[in-house]
Amino acid sequence: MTQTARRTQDPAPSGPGQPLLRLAPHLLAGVLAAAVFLGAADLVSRLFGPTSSPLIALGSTVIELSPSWLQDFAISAFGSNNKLVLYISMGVVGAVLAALIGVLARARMRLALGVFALVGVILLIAVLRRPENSAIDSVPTLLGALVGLLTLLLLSGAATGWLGHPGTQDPAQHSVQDPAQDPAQDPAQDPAQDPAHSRRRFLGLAAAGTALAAGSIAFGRSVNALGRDVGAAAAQLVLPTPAVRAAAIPEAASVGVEGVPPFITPNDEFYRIDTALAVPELSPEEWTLRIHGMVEEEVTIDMAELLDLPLEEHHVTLTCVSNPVGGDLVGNATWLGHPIRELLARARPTGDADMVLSRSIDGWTASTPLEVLTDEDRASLLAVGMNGEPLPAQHGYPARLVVPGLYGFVSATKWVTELEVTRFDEQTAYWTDRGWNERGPVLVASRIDVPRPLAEVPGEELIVAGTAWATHVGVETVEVRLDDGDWESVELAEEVSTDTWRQWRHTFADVGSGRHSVTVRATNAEGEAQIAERADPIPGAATGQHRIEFSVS
Ligand SMILES: Nc1nc2c(c(=O)[nH]1)N[C@H]1C(S)=C(S)[C@@H](COP(=O)(O)O)O[C@H]1N2
Ligand SMILES: [Mo]
Repeated sequence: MTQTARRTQDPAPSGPGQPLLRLAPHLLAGVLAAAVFLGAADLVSRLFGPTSSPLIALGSTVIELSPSWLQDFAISAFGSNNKLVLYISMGVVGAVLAALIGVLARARMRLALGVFALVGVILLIAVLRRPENSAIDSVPTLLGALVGLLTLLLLSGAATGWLGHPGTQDPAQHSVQDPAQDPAQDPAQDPAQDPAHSRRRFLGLAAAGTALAAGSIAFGRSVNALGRDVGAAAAQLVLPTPAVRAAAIPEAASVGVEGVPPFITPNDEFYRIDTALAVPELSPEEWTLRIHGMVEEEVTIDMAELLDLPLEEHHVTLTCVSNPVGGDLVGNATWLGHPIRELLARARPTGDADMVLSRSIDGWTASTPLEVLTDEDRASLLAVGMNGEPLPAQHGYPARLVVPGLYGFVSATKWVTELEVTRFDEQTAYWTDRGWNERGPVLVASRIDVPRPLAEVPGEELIVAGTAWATHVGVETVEVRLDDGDWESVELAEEVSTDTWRQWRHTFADVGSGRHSVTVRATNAEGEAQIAERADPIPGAATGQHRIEFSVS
């Protein structure tokens, strides 16, 4: 059929004449119905806990089920922002799906309602699969689905009333032509069929739907923030005075170059990596840690007992195995906690155990060598404090593990509630199930912080500075080279502990103008040099030397 033929057969409707414009109200009806669903459910979820929100549950399920290369990519490429990227991707996919349901509703309302309800059931399954949730947590999704379905029904109905059913002529056309011709369509006889009335009705409903969706999400989120503040204030987790204080940090621990991150990373600047879309809300009153498995005596302690034990303070640098060369998934804090070895000693692991599987309230797990946790010379902590404050919610409030010398994925369980003493050949953990190494010792690494990549700097006294770490082993030397020149040893800041990173600086005199590069490498206290060969983080951390380019003016 030619274009002209079709046009003559299918008279162009009036009103929003373009086919796409005529579809727009239906697309909008679908998108708004979905937004009302998720917004209302998200608001109601405040009464039940963050993981009862279908949005959060779906996101968590997507994270859990996505292939590990995608998770690795998201963490390497977006670092601490990877969740925002997930939300945006989910929003785009969700909006397209919802718009399609809206279009379907134009021709087949019942089918569209059925598909919408099916999506609701899928979300309900996602909610019920979360380890933190129970049957009662289905309430937000059920209520949300109900108002969502109602929104779809009303809005789609109004859109059809305004623009007509597909295949039929536009009701607007009848009224413009001659209402008397078809008494059934006469607006004087049936105001509900009046297209102007339907248009107003559609626009009114659409505005109400938008307000409801946006309002409930905004209100829900603010209640959430308030709730958390109140929770933290009410909990009043007062940290006791440490029985063992961390060494004072000498001024010489910093090289004093602007642009190098401070020796102690402030809590709100500390990198954050975890699979938890909604930060678990776990009050100190409900928190307990259960030590079980291959032990002679099962031990459970609560927060009051933990705070009564002698607590130790240690400076420990924490880093993520996914950190790319030169990346910022590393931070250094003063942690306050009780040695895990003491708690394990109470439980008395049996002789053939070689691993501790720690589990968080949201079901995440890490496998840590038992010998690392029982090591007398290592400050492996069940931590409650970070830089003089209770742990921030994002960093594991009210309790987490911190183990010097191991990457976070095999040791640093946040919101920890369980230590299962077991064997490497019997159990696996979240990331080791996804192809990462079973053992995760931190590799010696170094980074250039100054100058910034592609900076323009003066050449007479070119200052290069940065950070290096080889946690629990210690950094022995750091060397830099300009372009392809000789390696030169840098000035290292004072070592506070082998468990912390070290700042370094170097000055190059009279660097000629133009483009240059600088490369860094470190060697640990056991004489092991940083691996020069470039490799991706999986399975045991990225390797390669950090090199940046800059120009001298
Ligand atoms: N419950 C829980 N704990 C977790 C994780 C997680 O996904 N869930 N991620 C681990 C990883 S991979 C790292 S690198 C550290 C990061 O700790 P931070 O977010 O406090 O910097 O936490 C670890 N603890
Ligand atoms: Mo990590």
